[in-house]
Amino acid sequence: MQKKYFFLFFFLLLTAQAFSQSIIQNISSRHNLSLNGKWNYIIDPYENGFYDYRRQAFDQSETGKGGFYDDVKQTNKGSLIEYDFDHDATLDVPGDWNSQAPELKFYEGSVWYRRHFNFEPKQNKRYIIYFAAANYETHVYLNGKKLGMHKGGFTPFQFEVTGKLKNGENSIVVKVDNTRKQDEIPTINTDWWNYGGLTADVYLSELPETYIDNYKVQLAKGNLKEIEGFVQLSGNQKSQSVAINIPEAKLTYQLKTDTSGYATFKFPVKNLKYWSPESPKLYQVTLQTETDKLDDKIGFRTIETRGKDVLLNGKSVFLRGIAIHNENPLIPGRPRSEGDLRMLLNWAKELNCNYVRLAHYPHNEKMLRLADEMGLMVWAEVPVYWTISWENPATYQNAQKQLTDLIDRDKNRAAVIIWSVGNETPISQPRNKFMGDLIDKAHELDHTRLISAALELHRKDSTIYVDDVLGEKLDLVSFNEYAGWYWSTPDEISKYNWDIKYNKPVVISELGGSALAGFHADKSTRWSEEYQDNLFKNQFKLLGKIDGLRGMTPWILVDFRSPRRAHSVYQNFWNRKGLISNTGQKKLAFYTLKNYYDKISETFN
Ligand code: GCB
Repeated sequence: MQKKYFFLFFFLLLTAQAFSQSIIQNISSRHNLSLNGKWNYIIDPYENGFYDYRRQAFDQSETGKGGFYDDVKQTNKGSLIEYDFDHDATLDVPGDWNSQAPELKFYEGSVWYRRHFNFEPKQNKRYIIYFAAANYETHVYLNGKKLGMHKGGFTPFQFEVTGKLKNGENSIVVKVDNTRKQDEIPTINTDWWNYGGLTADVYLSELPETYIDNYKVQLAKGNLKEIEGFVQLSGNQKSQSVAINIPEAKLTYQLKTDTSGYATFKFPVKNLKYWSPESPKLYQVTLQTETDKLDDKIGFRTIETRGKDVLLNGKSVFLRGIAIHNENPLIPGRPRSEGDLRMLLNWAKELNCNYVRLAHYPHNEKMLRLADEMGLMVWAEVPVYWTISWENPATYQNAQKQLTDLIDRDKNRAAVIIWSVGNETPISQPRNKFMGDLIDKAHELDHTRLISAALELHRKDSTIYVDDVLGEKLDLVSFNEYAGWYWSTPDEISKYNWDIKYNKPVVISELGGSALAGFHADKSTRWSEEYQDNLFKNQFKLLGKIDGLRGMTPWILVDFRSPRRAHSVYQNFWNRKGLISNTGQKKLAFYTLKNYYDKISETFN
């Protein structure tokens, strides 16, 4: 280990207690006060509200005071206060900042958010403040005191605030910093917009003194006749009896938690209707302890591979997919409501998809719940993307934490069939170790789902080789294949042949090319709809040569914003590989893919 990383690692261990806690399962079923809405904000490129003029952090000083989080007002005419939240403009939460003010469109740095709320905390209750996502590094202060910080732009985090809330007006101040850094996850280089801010819901949640903190209720691996899982309580009354009820299936199971508040269970089931895209059955599941009760909607299905087949509930399926970024192109920005998410998934349904890749980072929990409800299988992933700092142990810990939080949050969603641990990571020894460890971790955290990663391929003459060593450990062979766009031409791609080393299902994670909607020309003209359409048609010929082909997620459902795409005629900071434009216009290739999927669904399933 390099010396600088060694010290960094120790520093991180020492400061670990300042970080957020593990997250509660199923926040939306709780008694929540929404802290969404208008928050006053200050743009702080020099971090003046965080550091003094000697660059010492105010919140590390003896008094802990001096930062913008004090949220003070001028009370006498001589006092010097160089900020004023009350007169600042507001940003909507949830929502990224880039899409809400012209001066923030390309901004990367710190923004302070402030909100007041009235509250009367009750005796015998516990309270947490829950952030569904904030990009990237977030420091949270309640009534002038620091609650802690969190890193990672897409997974939820929470702080317990029992005993810290005031009767009456409370002030919450949050600094969000979306500066890209080499050693973070993701790293500095990505092909998507670095939307900053409080991009998802914020809640103040009221809980019983001992509450159900976490649980899993799913079918056992490959077993359609057994439900298994665990329950974890948080609070002082750890040993309690717990009832799990699934009224519609006439199932009731009783268990008792141990002195750490934990219990596992397994019970047989009969006559369950299994979840599938054709019939996305969800059951109401109730968990009740002596002190707490909650409901969830849970689907039951198994997912496995056998040789080159992907088996859903024991039956071979073809994954008719499309990749999706967590962006509403019509804003354009991060989705702000369930309607935004529904629009994206409805488009996928129109394509006759039964599967989506939620690229390249965890999407909102609501998206997964919608996929459950609408019947779309999901590939969910963490932003281990391109050239990560493979040799930095803190970077690995960060990646593992984001993976753990993703799996923890979405483990009860039947829709999720695949956890992906990374995208197009360049082969090297340190990368193989990092990714190998992450794959092992994913298997350890959830042995009931498939583990994958979007790998790269290489070519010699007219053969395409897929032999990345990670293929040994993964359940699927997945790779990004850009024949006809980054190499070869659409008309030539069907001359290639495959050499795929692994006897596993091939589920292609990306393929595609760009077109500017409404730009028509002959099929050899780049950026035309005809070019993109011809590329798809020839791709289907090339893919038809793979005998283990069991699915794909072409890149991508909708054009998306990217700072890497600067061409002023065709791109204007949009990646144009969408089958639908940023204004919602369907390109020719949309219909070509739909036809292809229509045929597959007649012959395969
Ligand atoms: C890729 C990346 C994806 C990019 C895409 C492209 O391989 O995984 O994030 O957006 O290529 O358009 O180049």
